[in-house]
Amino acid sequence: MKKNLLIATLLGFLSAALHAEPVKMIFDTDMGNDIDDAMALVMIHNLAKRGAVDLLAVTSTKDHPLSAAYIDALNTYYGFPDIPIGVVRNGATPEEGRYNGFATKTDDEGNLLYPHDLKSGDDAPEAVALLRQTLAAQPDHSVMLVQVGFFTNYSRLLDSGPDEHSDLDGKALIEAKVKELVIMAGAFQTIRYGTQHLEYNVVKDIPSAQKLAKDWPTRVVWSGFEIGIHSTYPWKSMVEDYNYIENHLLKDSYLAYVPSKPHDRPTWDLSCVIYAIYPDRDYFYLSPPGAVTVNDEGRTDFKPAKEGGKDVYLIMSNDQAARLQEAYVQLCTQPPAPAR
Ligand SMILES: [Ca+2]
Ligand SMILES: [Ca+2]
Repeated sequence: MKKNLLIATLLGFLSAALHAEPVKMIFDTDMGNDIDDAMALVMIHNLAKRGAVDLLAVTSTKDHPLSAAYIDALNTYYGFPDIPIGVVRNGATPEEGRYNGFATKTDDEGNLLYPHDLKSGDDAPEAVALLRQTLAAQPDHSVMLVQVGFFTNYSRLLDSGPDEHSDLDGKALIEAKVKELVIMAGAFQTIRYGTQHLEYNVVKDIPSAQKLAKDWPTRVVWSGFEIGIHSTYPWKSMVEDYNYIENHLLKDSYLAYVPSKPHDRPTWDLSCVIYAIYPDRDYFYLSPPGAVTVNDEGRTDFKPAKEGGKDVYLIMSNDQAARLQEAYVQLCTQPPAPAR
């Protein structure tokens, strides 16, 4: 009897050790500027349903009111209608994105085609306040931050002062609560024979990128432009795999964003989601540690450092790219609602 009890206890410990806690995540996006932001958020939701990730909040660095409304529509579509959403004020790219309008699209009877309750970013809290509130409520060193848009929100978080949620200033709060920051930005290998690639997420807000690269207090994992152009999403999957429902928000958005001739489109932001949730599954290699700097034109430079450093960047082989593409397809195509 005693022996059985011992075995049961040991099995209990073992199963607890094998059952990983969900990754606590905040997703910072420029939702609307490219379609991979939407695909990345869909992957997070589908992984959240199986307990791999707990999405604490979503913040947008795209300063159009329908960016946040679209995020809420997508969250709601995938069964997460109440995830807090914060928005940048006086941020970059104030124009409406090509697929943000699905947030307001109605059916023949005038009802929202993709129902949700946040109708405008104007009704959402400012991003830094929400980030501070969210981080302050979490255990120390527990939150994975993912940034797949501009550096505006996290750079302003660094600059923030104590408030009603925490006595710590921004940098101290990040140091206390954040586990790691995973970023899609920059370029760390030659791009189309050039070594001067000025990456979009950096150039839209260079001062914020410079500040974050210089002052961020935790490890930063950079997914450079070169990763995204080598991890494409198959066009065939987009037109064939989402037809299990008449109006599919992700497929509708994708086709609105990519009206040009069919092609397997690069996807940048998805890499950060996979790395943040499955850092030890060999989807990528990591560079040696070092330091990333951002120059005044927006070029990112990485210098390895013998004594270590807070920055590393992702490296991907052809075999890893193939594995990644299959993971993207299976995670994006999972139906929004559980099968009945
Ligand atoms: Ca909502
Ligand atoms: Ca993006």
